[in-house]
Amino acid sequence: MAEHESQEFGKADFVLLDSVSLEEFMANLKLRFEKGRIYTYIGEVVVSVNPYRAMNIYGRDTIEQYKGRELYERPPHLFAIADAAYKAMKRRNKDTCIVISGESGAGKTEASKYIMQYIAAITNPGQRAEVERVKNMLLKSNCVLEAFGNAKTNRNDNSSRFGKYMDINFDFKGDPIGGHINNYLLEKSRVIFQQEGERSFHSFYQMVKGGSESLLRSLHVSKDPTAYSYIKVGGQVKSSINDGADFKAVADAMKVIGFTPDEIQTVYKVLATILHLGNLTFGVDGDTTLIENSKVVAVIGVLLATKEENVGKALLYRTVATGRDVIDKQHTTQEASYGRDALAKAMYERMFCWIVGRINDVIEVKNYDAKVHGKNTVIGVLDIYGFEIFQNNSFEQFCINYCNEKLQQLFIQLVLRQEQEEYQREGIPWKHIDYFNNQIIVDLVELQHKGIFSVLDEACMTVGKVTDEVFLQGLNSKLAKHAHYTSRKLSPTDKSLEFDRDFRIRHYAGDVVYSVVGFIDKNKDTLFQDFKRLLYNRLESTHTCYPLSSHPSLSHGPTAAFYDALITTCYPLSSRPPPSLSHGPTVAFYDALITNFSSPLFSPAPLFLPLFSSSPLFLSLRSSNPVLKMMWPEGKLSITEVTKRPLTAATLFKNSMIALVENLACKEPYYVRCIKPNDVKSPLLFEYERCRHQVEYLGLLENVRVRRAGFANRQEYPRFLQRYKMISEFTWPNHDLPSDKEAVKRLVQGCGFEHDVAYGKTKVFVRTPRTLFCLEEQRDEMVGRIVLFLQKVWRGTI
Ligand code: AD9
Ligand code: MG
Repeated sequence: MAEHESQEFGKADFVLLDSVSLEEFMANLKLRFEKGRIYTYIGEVVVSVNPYRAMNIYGRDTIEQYKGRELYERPPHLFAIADAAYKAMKRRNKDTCIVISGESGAGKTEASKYIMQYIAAITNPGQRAEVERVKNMLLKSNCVLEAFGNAKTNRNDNSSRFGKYMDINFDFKGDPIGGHINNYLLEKSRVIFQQEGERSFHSFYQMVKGGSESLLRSLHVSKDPTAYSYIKVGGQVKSSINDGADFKAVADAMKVIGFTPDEIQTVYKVLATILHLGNLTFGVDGDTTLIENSKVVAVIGVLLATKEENVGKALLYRTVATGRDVIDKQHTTQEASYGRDALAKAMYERMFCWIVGRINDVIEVKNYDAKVHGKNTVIGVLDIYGFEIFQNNSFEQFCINYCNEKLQQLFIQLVLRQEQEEYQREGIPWKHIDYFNNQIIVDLVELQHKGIFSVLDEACMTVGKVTDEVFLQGLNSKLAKHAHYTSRKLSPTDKSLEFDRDFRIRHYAGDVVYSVVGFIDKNKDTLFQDFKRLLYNRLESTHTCYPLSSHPSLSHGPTAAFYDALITTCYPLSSRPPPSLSHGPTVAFYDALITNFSSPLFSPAPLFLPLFSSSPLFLSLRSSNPVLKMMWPEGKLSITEVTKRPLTAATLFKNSMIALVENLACKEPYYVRCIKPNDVKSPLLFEYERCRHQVEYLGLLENVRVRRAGFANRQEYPRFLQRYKMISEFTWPNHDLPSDKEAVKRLVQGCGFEHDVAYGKTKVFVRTPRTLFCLEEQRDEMVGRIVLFLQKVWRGTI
C-alpha cells in the first residue's frame, strides 16, 4: 500500500477514505493538492490535479523508484500506471491502453508525455540501436505535432486542437519497435479565425519569431506577426510560450525524425503561403473583381512553384463550360474571399495530415516477423482535446464535446457497469451503485436518423437553398422533447439562449450553447474534398475542361445515366442510388461530370460553388514542388478509391470515434482522470466548486463506491492457480482436490487471506490489492527458492 506516505498528505487512495462522501473526497483531494501531492488513486485509476508549476517528480531517480514495482508500493504516480500497463503487456501478453481524460487544460497532454518518457526510460536495457531510434522518434514526434496541432485558447495556452491516439508496439522482449499515430479532426477553422484572446497554431508564430533572417527573406515574411491578418484575429500574438526557441526545437525534431531539407522548406512555404493568403484583399473595378495587393500573388506563385497567373486565376475565376466554349467566370468578392479562406484551411489541414503520415512512415514497425518472435503487443496512449465551453461554440466544439461524451461512456462501461455486471454474473453478493449514464447524450448526437449528426447530414442533402437555419429547424422538430436538447425556439424565455440560431446541449460535463452558424458549411467540407479528389484525378489526365458536346463520352449529349449519376453524386448520402448506378458510377460518368462540372447544369446546386472558389487543385496541380504534390495525392488514386461515396465531416468524425472506442474497448484499459484546479493557471488555487463539479461529472465518487464495495482483482481459477500454486503445499506442484476452485480455496486459507476473498462461479475475487501484493511477494520468494533448489540439483550438489 502507499503506506510510505504519511497521513499528513491525506489518503493516497480514495478507497481508503473513512466514509465515502463528496465532502470527504473533496477534503482529501484539496489537502493532497495543497501538500503538492497531485496524484491520488482510486484503485488503479489515477486522479491527477494540474499543479500549474514545475514539479520535481519526473526525473531519472523517480523513474528508478517506480520501475518494475507494484502499483501500491510507491506513492501514486503516472509512472506507476504506466508501469502497470507495461507489466500487463509484458507478463500477460495483453494489449493495453492508457486513456487520459479531463477538460481542456486539465493536464492530459503533459501526462501523456510523461507516460511516454517513462516507457522510453525503462525499456531497451540492451541499448539496441534500432530500439533507441524508435524511442527517440516517438518522443520527438510530440514536439512536432504540438507545434502544428496545438494553439493558445482561452482555456489553455497549449491546447490540443486535434485528437491523438498513439500505439506503441513492443517486441517479445518488451522493447518498443515502432508505433502508429491516429489523428482526429484538426480544428482547421483556427487557421483563418480565432476568438478574442486566442492564437492560431503555434507553428505560424514560431516561424515568424524564430526563422532566420534569410529564411524569412526567402519567404517574404516579416518578423512581425501582427503584419498577418490570419494570425492576429484573436489579438494575441504573444503567449507564455517561447516561440523563437520552439522553432529551433521543432526544426531539430523534424530533422531527427527524417524530414528532408526540401520537406522542411516546403512546410515553411506552406505556412508562408497561408500568411500571405490572409493578407489578400479583393475589390471591384466596374464589373471586374480584382486582387488589391497583386504583389502578394506573385510571392505566392514563387512559394508554391507555380505561375503567378495560375494563382490569380484560381482565386478570381472558376472555369465554366457552356455549349462548345470554355469560359472563365469571375467570382464576386465574397466568393473570392470564401475561396481564399477555404484554400488556406485546406492547405494547413493537408500539411498536418501529411506530417502525421511522414512520422508514421518513420515509426512503423519494420522487419518484425510474428512467426518467429510471436505477436507484437501494444500500449495505446490516448490524448484527445478535452471538453470545452467558449463564449462562442461551433461545429468544432460540438465534435470535441461529443468525443468526450464517448470517452465518458467508455469509462462508464468499463469501470462502472461491467464491473457490477460481472459480480452479478458470478453470483457475488452485490448492492447496485447508481451513476449517471451519459448514453442518452451519446445517442442524442450519433443515433441513426434521429441524432444531431443525422439531422445535419440530412440538411446538407436538402435540395434548394441549404442554410444553417434549415438544420436548426430539423433539430427542433426531431428533438423537441429530448431532455438534453433545447433551443431558443423551444425555450424562448431562456436567457442563456441569446440568439435564434442557438441550441443548447446538456452535456455530462455541463451545459453548452452552440451556434448553428457554419455547421452546414463545415459539415459538407469533405464532400468538397472528395469532389476535388475526383476532379483532380480526371483533370490530371485531361488537363482541360471539355465543353459539354465535344467530349467523346458525350458526343450525343448527356445520357439518362449521366443525369442519374449527377443526382446521386449531388446527394451522395441518399440511401438508394438510381438503377443505372446500382453498380457504382462508371468511368464514363466521371468523364461526363468533369466535362460538365461547371456548366449551368450544376450552378443551381450550391454544393458546387465552393468547389471552384476553393481551387487548391489548380495550384497544386500545376505546382512543380514534389513535396507539395505529396500533400495533394489525389492524382495517384485509383478510380475505385475515387468513386467511394463521399462522407460528411460529421459522419467521418462519428465513424472515427466509434472505431476508436472499439479499439480501446478490446484492450486492457488504464485511466488517468485529470482535474483542472482553477481557471487562472495558478499553482496555489484550489477552486473548490470548480473541482467539485469535475469530480461529480467524471463520476469519481461512484468509481470509489464501486471500487470499495468491489474487488481489486479477479482471475479465473485455473489462472490464479497457475500463478500462485507454488506457495501452498496443497497445490504444488499439482493438487488432488476435486476442482481448481477447491484448490484455490485451500491455497487462500493456507495464506490467511480468507477474509479478503470471494469465490464466484468461475473466478476468484480479491478485494484489496494488498492481498495480491502479498501473494506476489510469496510467489517471488518461492520461485527464488525453487530456482535455487533446481540449480543445486543441476550441479549435483544435492
Ligand atoms: V486540452 O484539452 O489539449 O486544451 P490538456 O491537454 O488537458 O488540455 P495540458 O496537458 O496542455 O492540458 O496542460 C495545460 C498546462 O498545464 C500545461 O501547458 C502546463 O503548463 C500545465 N501542466 C499540466 N500538467 C502539468 C504537470 N504535471 N506539471 C506541471 C503541468 N505543469
Ligand atoms: Mg492537450
